[in-house]
Amino acid sequence: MTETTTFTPTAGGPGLPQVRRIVTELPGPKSAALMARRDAAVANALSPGLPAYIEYAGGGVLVDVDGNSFIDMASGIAVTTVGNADPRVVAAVQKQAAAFTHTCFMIAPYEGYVQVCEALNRLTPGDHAKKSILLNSGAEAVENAVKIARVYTKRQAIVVFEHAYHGRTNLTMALTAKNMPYKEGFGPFAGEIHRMPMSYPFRNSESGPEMADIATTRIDKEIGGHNVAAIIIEPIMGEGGFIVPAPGFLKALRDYCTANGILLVADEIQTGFGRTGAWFACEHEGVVPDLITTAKGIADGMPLSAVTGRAEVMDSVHKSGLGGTYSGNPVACAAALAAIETFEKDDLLARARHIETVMKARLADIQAATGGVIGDIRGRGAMIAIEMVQPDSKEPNAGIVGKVVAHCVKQGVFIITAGTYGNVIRFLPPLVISDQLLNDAFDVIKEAFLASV
Ligand code: PLZ
Repeated sequence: MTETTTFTPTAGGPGLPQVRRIVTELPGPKSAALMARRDAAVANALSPGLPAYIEYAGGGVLVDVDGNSFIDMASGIAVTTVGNADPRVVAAVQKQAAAFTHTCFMIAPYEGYVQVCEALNRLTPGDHAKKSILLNSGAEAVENAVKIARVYTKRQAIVVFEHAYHGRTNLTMALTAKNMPYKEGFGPFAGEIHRMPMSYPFRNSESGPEMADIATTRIDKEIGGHNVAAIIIEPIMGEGGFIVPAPGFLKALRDYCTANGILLVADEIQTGFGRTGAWFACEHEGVVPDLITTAKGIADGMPLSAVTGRAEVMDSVHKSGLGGTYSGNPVACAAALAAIETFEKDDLLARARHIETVMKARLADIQAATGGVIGDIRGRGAMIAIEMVQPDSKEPNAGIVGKVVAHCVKQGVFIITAGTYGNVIRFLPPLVISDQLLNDAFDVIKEAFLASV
């Protein structure tokens, strides 16, 4: 329900009115002024999707500077999983910021860093001895996983997959599959990266083990398994379009790694921290990686990432071989500890599974009503996507994605896209969104589809 009265919030967090409310043209006058300033001051390479500048956020809404309240179906790309400006996180951040904001853990350490590592070692899959390091961004975590894997195995080759996304730094661009917009013109890229076919049940018919066999046979023939340091995979491809590999694919890769002395690295930067209804997505397949990279949902938006893995692997790197000025910033660590506490106290894993049920049912209804343009509904927990096709074919249909997104934004529902072919809409609500708001969002999404097909 779109309401028309204006309101003036004074803070973000769950206390914000949980309503969808568009009170101006979009962009509103204040956002339009900011957009003009952005054009003059910010590099064009950054082009925000939402035509609204945010002033407050919390629960399931984003409120802009003109008082428009959007339903948040993106969580800042799977980051504010426990809800924007969660009160426990805010209190922990305030307390830590008032105590000290930075000392650099490498030179003057503090407890928060150790506590986050302890929590990660406890929460990540596998009951083997584990250790962690903290970094700032997802890409930095993936880069560090590669460094550690190369030192431990004394090998250089790294295997990644079609549709993979691992970051925008030089090494992680090389690991990322999609050229536009991530790689175009930015080469040369790092070497010793090898890309293998991905199990994509909507687009290939092989079973999980069959597809893994195709990939590992190619690794044997083209690289030699004994030369491979690590196989890096997102248990569910994120930017690639929420591709859930066929059952048994990850398990077969795990077995191949074990047999060949290769480290399996699960990039759980998008899938991690409860997003899929388990702490980590590889748990759905019973797969235990050797190293796991995390970021995004770990600290409710404060910049923090990590590599967690087998203690003997992590400890193979020489003293002072890993680090960084800001890595494991104390304020970000405090936010992470509060976010983890919120997860555990509020049983947000169960909430993610509930959101999956609601979203999949609503999407199945829209699929049935829209004449074959929604080819696939997939994902786990509060990480669900739909892949759009030309009616009753598998031909990608990116055109309808643009129309649906524009319609939704106009009506106050913020959704984002993904996919190698740009034909995927993904739904990543914060786990604290109310059922009422979630259903309101899907009422609008349905209208958007009916108006666009
Ligand atoms: N690995 C699996 O999803 C980040 C990218 C947004 P950073 N995904 C969002 C964009 O267009 O830049 C991501 C991911 C996976 C690594 C990363 C990289 O994480 O924190 O963005 O560096």
